[in-house]
Amino acid sequence: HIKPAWWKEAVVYQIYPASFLSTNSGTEPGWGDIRGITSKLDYLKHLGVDIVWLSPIFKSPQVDMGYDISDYKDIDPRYGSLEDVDELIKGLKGRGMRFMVDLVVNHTSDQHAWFLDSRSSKSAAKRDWYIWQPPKYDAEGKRQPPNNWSMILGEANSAWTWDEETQEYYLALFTPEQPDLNWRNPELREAVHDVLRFWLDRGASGFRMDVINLISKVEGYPDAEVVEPNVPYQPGQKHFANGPHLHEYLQDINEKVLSKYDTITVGEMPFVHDKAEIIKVVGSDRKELNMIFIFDLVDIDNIPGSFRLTLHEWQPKEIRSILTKYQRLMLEKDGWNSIFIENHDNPRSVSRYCDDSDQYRALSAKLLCLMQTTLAGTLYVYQGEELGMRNLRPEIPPEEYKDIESINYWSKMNALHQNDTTQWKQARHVLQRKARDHARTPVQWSAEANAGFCDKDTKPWMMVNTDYETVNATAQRTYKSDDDLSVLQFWKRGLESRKEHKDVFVYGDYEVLDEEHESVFAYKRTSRGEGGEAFVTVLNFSGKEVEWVIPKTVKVARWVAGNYAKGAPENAVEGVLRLRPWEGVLGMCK
Ligand code: TEU
Repeated sequence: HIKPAWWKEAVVYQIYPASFLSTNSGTEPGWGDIRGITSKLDYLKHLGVDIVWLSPIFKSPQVDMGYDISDYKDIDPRYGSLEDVDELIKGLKGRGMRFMVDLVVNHTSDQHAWFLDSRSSKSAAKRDWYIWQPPKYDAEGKRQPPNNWSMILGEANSAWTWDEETQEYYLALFTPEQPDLNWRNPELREAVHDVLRFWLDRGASGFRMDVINLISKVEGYPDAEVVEPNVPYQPGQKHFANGPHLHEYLQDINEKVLSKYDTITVGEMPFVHDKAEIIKVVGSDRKELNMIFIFDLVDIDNIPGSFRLTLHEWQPKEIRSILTKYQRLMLEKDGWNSIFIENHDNPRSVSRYCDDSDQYRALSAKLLCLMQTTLAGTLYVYQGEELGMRNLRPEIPPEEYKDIESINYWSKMNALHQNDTTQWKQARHVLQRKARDHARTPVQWSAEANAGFCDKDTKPWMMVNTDYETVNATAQRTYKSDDDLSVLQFWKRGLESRKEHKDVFVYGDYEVLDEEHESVFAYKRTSRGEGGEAFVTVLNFSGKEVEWVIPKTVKVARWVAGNYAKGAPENAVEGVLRLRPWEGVLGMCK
């Protein structure tokens, strides 16, 4: 039996503040701001959103778009002020919605007062709040970092940065400007608890915890195995993902802070796929986190164990096996999961999993909506996903990429492959497919200049996708007919139906219906109560027409929704079901 909870039923909407909406006319370049968010609360409420999660809005030098925080208790002026946040929280509460804070406490900015103190001398009060190590020396007596771990957002470099002043290295897994905190230090842990309390007391209802599974590093900092022979530094995740003290630190947060409030927590948890380890974090009796972001689906096109900016062929079947693994795990072991396929670190889902051509973009977006709104877990929608926004097009020159990861990758590829145009082409191709920038373009509100993101005379901080005249929220608000719903309207209906039938879609059992089909992902959801309902979702993850045999055990009463015009197909309810390219249907069972 699954215990019901508000945070299980909630729909969370992720906002990337820089690109949401700018009210700040006249300041160059155009940045989204907190007031812009507050002005769109009715739009979000109407869509069916319960919780708004903002990517970091705190004071930051913005090396990694705010994931490098220099003051946890103040707002970056580009986004507004603490008073603006209070207004936003008021606006949310007034509409029965909640506020989720992005808590980035694996690392801080190198400009945070804690780090400025830490690096000031070996005997500084906060020296031990970060991870300092003496150098190593190679056979020629040359100074070397303590081990071969590579930096995550700058793959060619070491994860260790040399500090001239105090003659030691500090660990900075993402960029040198994001030094990792030393969670072994109890004072540091208390300082983090204090940050959580600050935001809870100000009206936040919970946290998305950035790379929270990286906070405990293996002692001794051993070398990572070599997976990329061409580069000097290697992915070291084995030694810092779900390290030795993770569970202890999470339980401590729960006991000292979270248990005193009514909260929702979701931990970002890259690199980990082991079921037992996952349940240790999200099992209902563990007192750690409510749920996590598991990366299997967004890592589907990476070379396993290698860097994120790699390409790997994958099959539609893998979508089925990945989702089935976790649907079952959570229901069998009384854990809880999140459902998400987009965020600010990934390309757009229609471009990655389906077909983003003009012909199939909207169908693809609706197919993915049908999938997500009928799976168990707390649902996360990323800004623009509800509009079916797609990757930047046509292919853009690398100079347009603004993300530090893309910039570092491009310069690494140039340095590695001087004058080799085939390699450059390949690198551009990788960025076109996978750069984080694709999710970070301004939200397309209308067909007006700058897509209505900022006023027409202001240049947005990042280019607007070229398709905004056809793909935008205003165009999608115009209702034509039930057989011709826009992506936005389809999402609204999907979220409504998920809530109306929450015993099935949120809490119900999950049964995968066919583990063999090349491209069809089909499953049955059944509510657990007596006289409960059941639904079957059938999704064609291919651009081909396919046939799927409805299992004899599945008694479809009627098809109630679908992503093609004429919503529900006039199709057989038994025998062979014919699905068009990227077609998805939802059936109600007898
Ligand atoms: O991301 C952490 C993370 O592991 C990835 O999603 C990361 O972007 C990818 O592996 C890079 O190849 C979080 C934030 O979501 C991301 O925006 C930050 O850059 C990162 O942490 C550091 O705070």
